[in-house]
Amino acid sequence: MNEPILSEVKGHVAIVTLNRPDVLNALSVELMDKLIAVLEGFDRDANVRVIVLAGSEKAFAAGADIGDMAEASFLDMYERNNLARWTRIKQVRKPIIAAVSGFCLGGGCELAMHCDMIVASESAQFGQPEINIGVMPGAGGTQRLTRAIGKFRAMELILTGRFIPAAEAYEAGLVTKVVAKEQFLAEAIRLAETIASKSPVAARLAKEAVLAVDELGLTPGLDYERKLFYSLFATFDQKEGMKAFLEKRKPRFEGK
Ligand code: DAK
Repeated sequence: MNEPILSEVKGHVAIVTLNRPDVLNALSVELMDKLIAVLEGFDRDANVRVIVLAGSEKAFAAGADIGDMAEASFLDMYERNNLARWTRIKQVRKPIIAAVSGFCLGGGCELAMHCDMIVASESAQFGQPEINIGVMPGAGGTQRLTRAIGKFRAMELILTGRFIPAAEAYEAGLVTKVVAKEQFLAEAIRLAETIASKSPVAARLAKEAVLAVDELGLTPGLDYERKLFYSLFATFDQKEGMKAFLEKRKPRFEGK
Protein backbone atom coordinates (compact mmCIF):
# COMPACT_ATOMS: atom_id res chain seq x y z
CA MET A 1 0.00 0.00 0.00
CA ASN A 2 2.78 2.44 0.92
CA GLU A 3 5.13 1.34 -1.81
CA PRO A 4 6.31 4.57 -3.48
CA ILE A 5 7.03 2.83 -6.79
CA LEU A 6 4.75 0.33 -8.51
CA SER A 7 5.67 -1.53 -11.65
CA GLU A 8 4.33 -4.08 -14.09
CA VAL A 9 5.29 -5.46 -17.48
CA LYS A 10 2.82 -5.82 -20.36
CA GLY A 11 4.38 -7.56 -23.34
CA HIS A 12 7.62 -5.69 -24.01
CA VAL A 13 6.54 -2.51 -22.17
CA ALA A 14 7.31 -1.84 -18.50
CA ILE A 15 5.01 0.58 -16.69
CA VAL A 16 6.50 2.29 -13.66
CA THR A 17 4.19 4.36 -11.46
CA LEU A 18 5.08 6.98 -8.85
CA ASN A 19 2.85 6.30 -5.88
CA ARG A 20 2.82 8.87 -3.07
CA PRO A 21 -0.69 10.23 -3.64
CA ASP A 22 -0.92 12.07 -0.29
CA VAL A 23 1.92 14.41 -1.26
CA LEU A 24 1.31 14.65 -5.01
CA ASN A 25 4.13 12.15 -5.66
CA ALA A 26 6.78 14.36 -4.06
CA LEU A 27 10.13 12.78 -4.82
CA SER A 28 11.47 11.56 -1.49
CA VAL A 29 14.91 9.99 -1.21
CA GLU A 30 13.26 6.59 -0.73
CA LEU A 31 11.12 7.06 -3.85
CA MET A 32 14.13 8.11 -5.91
CA ASP A 33 16.22 5.15 -4.73
CA LYS A 34 13.44 2.71 -5.55
CA LEU A 35 12.73 4.38 -8.88
CA ILE A 36 16.38 4.07 -9.91
CA ALA A 37 16.52 0.41 -8.86
CA VAL A 38 13.38 -0.38 -10.87
CA LEU A 39 14.52 1.56 -13.96
CA GLU A 40 17.95 -0.07 -13.90
CA GLY A 41 16.33 -3.49 -13.46
CA PHE A 42 14.15 -2.97 -16.54
CA ASP A 43 17.15 -1.62 -18.45
CA ARG A 44 18.83 -4.99 -17.84
CA ASP A 45 15.70 -7.06 -18.55
CA ALA A 46 15.96 -8.41 -22.11
CA ASN A 47 12.18 -8.79 -22.38
CA VAL A 48 11.56 -5.07 -21.74
CA ARG A 49 12.03 -2.78 -24.71
CA VAL A 50 10.39 0.50 -23.63
CA ILE A 51 9.57 1.99 -20.23
CA VAL A 52 6.56 4.18 -19.42
CA LEU A 53 6.97 6.36 -16.33
CA ALA A 54 3.66 7.62 -14.97
CA GLY A 55 2.21 9.47 -12.04
CA SER A 56 -1.47 9.72 -11.18
CA GLU A 57 -4.17 11.73 -12.91
CA LYS A 58 -3.72 14.47 -10.27
CA ALA A 59 0.07 14.66 -10.26
CA PHE A 60 3.02 13.29 -12.13
CA ALA A 61 5.15 14.74 -9.33
CA ALA A 62 5.00 18.10 -7.51
CA GLY A 63 8.77 18.18 -7.06
CA ALA A 64 11.38 16.96 -4.66
CA ASP A 65 10.04 16.40 -1.17
CA ILE A 66 10.35 19.82 0.45
CA GLY A 67 10.16 18.19 3.89
CA ASP A 68 13.40 16.32 3.14
CA MET A 69 15.23 19.56 2.36
CA ALA A 70 13.71 22.28 4.51
CA GLU A 71 16.25 22.06 7.36
CA ALA A 72 19.21 20.80 5.33
CA SER A 73 22.54 22.61 5.46
CA PHE A 74 24.85 23.12 2.51
CA LEU A 75 26.90 20.17 3.75
CA ASP A 76 23.84 17.92 4.13
CA MET A 77 22.85 18.59 0.53
CA TYR A 78 26.41 18.23 -0.71
CA GLU A 79 26.94 14.94 1.14
CA ARG A 80 23.63 13.49 -0.08
CA ASN A 81 25.04 13.78 -3.60
CA ASN A 82 21.59 13.56 -5.13
CA LEU A 83 22.92 14.46 -8.52
CA ALA A 84 24.49 11.00 -8.73
CA ARG A 85 20.97 9.52 -8.51
CA TRP A 86 19.75 11.65 -11.41
CA THR A 87 22.80 10.70 -13.47
CA ARG A 88 21.78 7.06 -13.13
CA ILE A 89 18.36 7.88 -14.60
CA LYS A 90 20.07 9.68 -17.47
CA GLN A 91 22.12 6.54 -18.09
CA VAL A 92 19.13 4.25 -18.69
CA ARG A 93 19.56 3.13 -22.28
CA LYS A 94 16.04 2.04 -23.17
CA PRO A 95 13.52 4.65 -24.31
CA ILE A 96 11.47 6.09 -21.45
CA ILE A 97 8.12 7.77 -22.05
CA ALA A 98 6.75 10.05 -19.32
CA ALA A 99 2.96 9.86 -18.98
CA VAL A 100 2.11 13.18 -17.34
CA SER A 101 -1.16 14.39 -15.88
CA GLY A 102 -1.77 17.11 -13.28
CA PHE A 103 1.18 18.73 -11.54
CA CYS A 104 4.61 18.25 -13.09
CA LEU A 105 6.72 20.67 -11.12
CA GLY A 106 10.29 21.27 -10.01
CA GLY A 107 12.06 17.93 -9.69
CA GLY A 108 8.92 16.36 -11.22
CA CYS A 109 9.37 18.42 -14.37
CA GLU A 110 13.08 17.61 -14.31
CA LEU A 111 12.23 13.91 -14.01
CA ALA A 112 9.89 14.15 -17.01
CA MET A 113 12.67 15.90 -18.91
CA HIS A 114 15.03 12.99 -18.13
CA CYS A 115 12.60 10.88 -20.17
CA ASP A 116 12.76 10.67 -23.96
CA MET A 117 9.18 11.62 -24.76
CA ILE A 118 6.40 13.26 -22.76
CA VAL A 119 2.77 12.35 -23.34
CA ALA A 120 0.66 14.87 -21.44
CA SER A 121 -2.95 14.93 -20.44
CA GLU A 122 -4.72 18.18 -21.28
CA SER A 123 -4.88 18.86 -17.52
CA ALA A 124 -1.10 18.66 -17.05
CA GLN A 125 0.70 21.68 -15.63
CA PHE A 126 4.45 22.12 -15.97
CA GLY A 127 6.70 24.45 -14.05
CA GLN A 128 9.95 25.06 -12.20
CA PRO A 129 8.60 26.85 -9.11
CA GLU A 130 11.72 26.44 -6.95
CA ILE A 131 12.11 30.24 -6.96
CA ASN A 132 8.97 30.43 -4.80
CA ILE A 133 10.70 28.51 -2.01
CA GLY A 134 13.98 30.39 -2.19
CA VAL A 135 15.99 28.08 -4.41
CA MET A 136 16.37 27.24 -8.09
CA PRO A 137 16.23 24.07 -10.19
CA GLY A 138 18.88 21.56 -9.13
CA ALA A 139 18.34 18.47 -11.28
CA GLY A 140 18.93 19.90 -14.71
CA GLY A 141 15.95 22.25 -15.07
CA THR A 142 17.98 25.28 -16.10
CA GLN A 143 19.75 23.24 -18.76
CA ARG A 144 17.10 20.86 -20.10
CA LEU A 145 14.16 23.29 -20.03
CA THR A 146 16.27 25.89 -21.83
CA ARG A 147 17.29 23.35 -24.47
CA ALA A 148 13.66 22.28 -24.88
CA ILE A 149 11.90 25.63 -25.10
CA GLY A 150 14.66 28.22 -25.56
CA LYS A 151 16.28 30.78 -23.29
CA PHE A 152 13.58 33.42 -23.29
CA ARG A 153 10.66 31.20 -22.33
CA ALA A 154 12.71 29.08 -19.90
CA MET A 155 14.02 32.17 -18.16
CA GLU A 156 10.50 33.45 -17.55
CA LEU A 157 9.30 30.13 -16.11
CA ILE A 158 12.37 29.66 -13.91
CA LEU A 159 12.45 33.24 -12.60
CA THR A 160 8.69 33.60 -11.99
CA GLY A 161 7.76 30.03 -11.05
CA ARG A 162 4.71 30.25 -13.35
CA PHE A 163 3.02 26.98 -14.27
CA ILE A 164 2.16 26.38 -17.92
CA PRO A 165 -0.71 24.21 -19.10
CA ALA A 166 -0.17 21.25 -21.42
CA ALA A 167 -1.22 23.15 -24.54
CA GLU A 168 1.38 25.85 -23.91
CA ALA A 169 4.02 23.24 -23.08
CA TYR A 170 3.25 21.49 -26.36
CA GLU A 171 3.40 24.70 -28.35
CA ALA A 172 6.75 25.52 -26.71
CA GLY A 173 8.23 22.12 -27.58
CA LEU A 174 8.40 20.55 -24.12
CA VAL A 175 5.81 17.88 -24.80
CA THR A 176 5.49 15.18 -27.48
CA LYS A 177 1.70 15.15 -27.60
CA VAL A 178 -1.34 16.21 -25.59
CA VAL A 179 -4.35 13.93 -25.19
CA ALA A 180 -7.61 13.86 -23.23
CA LYS A 181 -7.27 13.35 -19.47
CA GLU A 182 -8.70 9.84 -19.61
CA GLN A 183 -6.25 8.84 -22.32
CA PHE A 184 -2.82 9.96 -21.13
CA LEU A 185 -1.64 6.61 -19.79
CA ALA A 186 -3.23 4.51 -22.54
CA GLU A 187 -1.71 6.79 -25.17
CA ALA A 188 1.75 6.59 -23.58
CA ILE A 189 1.47 2.79 -23.53
CA ARG A 190 0.29 2.79 -27.16
CA LEU A 191 3.31 4.86 -28.15
CA ALA A 192 5.57 2.54 -26.14
CA GLU A 193 4.07 -0.51 -27.88
CA THR A 194 4.73 1.04 -31.28
CA ILE A 195 8.37 1.63 -30.38
CA ALA A 196 8.61 -1.85 -28.82
CA SER A 197 7.57 -3.34 -32.17
CA LYS A 198 10.76 -1.95 -33.78
CA SER A 199 14.27 -3.27 -33.38
CA PRO A 200 15.15 -2.68 -29.72
CA VAL A 201 18.84 -2.41 -30.47
CA ALA A 202 18.23 0.19 -33.20
CA ALA A 203 15.93 2.09 -30.82
CA ARG A 204 18.56 2.14 -28.08
CA LEU A 205 21.31 3.36 -30.41
CA ALA A 206 18.99 5.97 -31.95
CA LYS A 207 18.20 7.26 -28.44
CA GLU A 208 21.92 7.47 -27.75
CA ALA A 209 22.52 9.42 -30.95
CA VAL A 210 19.69 11.89 -30.30
CA LEU A 211 20.89 12.53 -26.74
CA ALA A 212 24.43 13.11 -28.03
CA VAL A 213 23.18 16.36 -29.54
CA ASP A 214 23.47 17.92 -26.08
CA GLU A 215 27.11 16.89 -25.78
CA LEU A 216 28.58 17.15 -29.28
CA GLY A 217 28.87 19.76 -32.02
CA LEU A 218 27.44 19.04 -35.49
CA THR A 219 30.48 17.41 -37.11
CA PRO A 220 31.36 15.11 -34.18
CA GLY A 221 27.63 14.41 -33.80
CA LEU A 222 27.36 13.34 -37.43
CA ASP A 223 30.48 11.17 -37.04
CA TYR A 224 28.99 9.57 -33.95
CA GLU A 225 25.67 8.94 -35.70
CA ARG A 226 27.45 7.36 -38.67
CA LYS A 227 29.42 4.99 -36.44
CA LEU A 228 26.28 3.90 -34.61
CA PHE A 229 24.52 3.47 -37.97
CA TYR A 230 27.31 1.25 -39.32
CA SER A 231 27.34 -0.79 -36.10
CA LEU A 232 23.72 -1.78 -36.69
CA PHE A 233 24.91 -3.77 -39.71
CA ALA A 234 26.37 -6.23 -37.21
CA THR A 235 22.88 -7.06 -35.93
CA PHE A 236 20.35 -9.74 -36.78
CA ASP A 237 17.64 -7.06 -36.69
CA GLN A 238 19.16 -5.12 -39.58
CA LYS A 239 19.30 -8.28 -41.72
CA GLU A 240 15.78 -9.24 -40.69
CA GLY A 241 14.34 -5.74 -41.17
CA MET A 242 15.70 -5.28 -44.66
CA LYS A 243 14.96 -8.87 -45.73
CA ALA A 244 11.37 -8.58 -44.47
CA PHE A 245 10.94 -5.37 -46.46
CA LEU A 246 12.14 -7.04 -49.65
CA GLU A 247 9.94 -10.09 -48.98
CA LYS A 248 6.97 -7.78 -48.30
CA ARG A 249 6.32 -9.17 -44.81
CA LYS A 250 6.42 -7.85 -41.25
CA PRO A 251 9.86 -8.09 -39.61
CA ARG A 252 10.39 -10.21 -36.50
CA PHE A 253 12.90 -8.22 -34.47
CA GLU A 254 14.83 -10.01 -31.75
CA GLY A 255 17.09 -7.31 -30.36
CA LYS A 256 20.29 -8.98 -31.42
N1 DAK B 1 7.05 18.24 -1.20
C1 DAK B 1 6.38 17.79 -0.13
N2 DAK B 1 5.06 17.81 -0.04
C2 DAK B 1 4.36 18.31 -1.06
C3 DAK B 1 4.98 18.83 -2.22
C4 DAK B 1 6.42 18.78 -2.28
N3 DAK B 1 7.10 19.19 -3.34
N4 DAK B 1 4.01 19.27 -3.05
C5 DAK B 1 2.83 19.04 -2.43
N5 DAK B 1 3.02 18.47 -1.24
C6 DAK B 1 2.01 18.05 -0.28
C7 DAK B 1 1.38 19.25 0.43
O1 DAK B 1 2.18 19.68 1.51
C8 DAK B 1 0.07 18.66 0.88
O2 DAK B 1 0.30 17.85 2.02
P1 DAK B 1 -0.72 17.92 3.29
O3 DAK B 1 -0.76 19.35 3.69
O4 DAK B 1 -2.03 17.43 2.74
O5 DAK B 1 -0.09 17.00 4.30
C9 DAK B 1 -0.30 17.73 -0.25
O6 DAK B 1 0.90 17.48 -0.95
C10 DAK B 1 -1.29 18.37 -1.23
O7 DAK B 1 -0.75 19.62 -1.61
P2 DAK B 1 -1.58 20.98 -1.50
O8 DAK B 1 -2.56 20.95 -0.38
O9 DAK B 1 -0.60 22.07 -1.51
O10 DAK B 1 -2.39 20.92 -2.87
P3 DAK B 1 -2.88 22.13 -3.79
O11 DAK B 1 -3.72 21.50 -4.85
O12 DAK B 1 -3.47 23.24 -2.96
O13 DAK B 1 -1.54 22.71 -4.45
C11 DAK B 1 0.58 22.52 -5.59
C12 DAK B 1 -0.80 21.89 -5.32
C13 DAK B 1 1.37 21.55 -6.45
C14 DAK B 1 0.39 23.84 -6.36
C15 DAK B 1 1.29 22.82 -4.23
O14 DAK B 1 1.24 21.63 -3.45
C16 DAK B 1 2.72 23.21 -4.40
O15 DAK B 1 3.01 24.38 -4.71
N6 DAK B 1 3.64 22.28 -4.14
C17 DAK B 1 5.07 22.55 -4.15
C18 DAK B 1 5.56 22.67 -5.58
C19 DAK B 1 7.06 22.99 -5.58
O16 DAK B 1 7.50 24.02 -5.03
N7 DAK B 1 7.85 22.13 -6.18
C20 DAK B 1 9.28 22.29 -6.26
C21 DAK B 1 9.91 21.63 -5.04
S1 DAK B 1 11.66 21.87 -4.97
C22 DAK B 1 18.18 18.21 -6.40
C23 DAK B 1 17.38 17.76 -7.41
C24 DAK B 1 16.09 18.21 -7.51
C25 DAK B 1 15.59 19.09 -6.62
C26 DAK B 1 16.39 19.52 -5.60
C27 DAK B 1 17.70 19.09 -5.47
N8 DAK B 1 19.54 17.78 -6.30
C28 DAK B 1 20.08 16.94 -7.40
C29 DAK B 1 20.39 18.16 -5.26
C30 DAK B 1 14.23 19.55 -6.77
C31 DAK B 1 13.69 20.49 -5.99
C32 DAK B 1 12.25 20.71 -6.04
O17 DAK B 1 11.52 20.09 -6.78
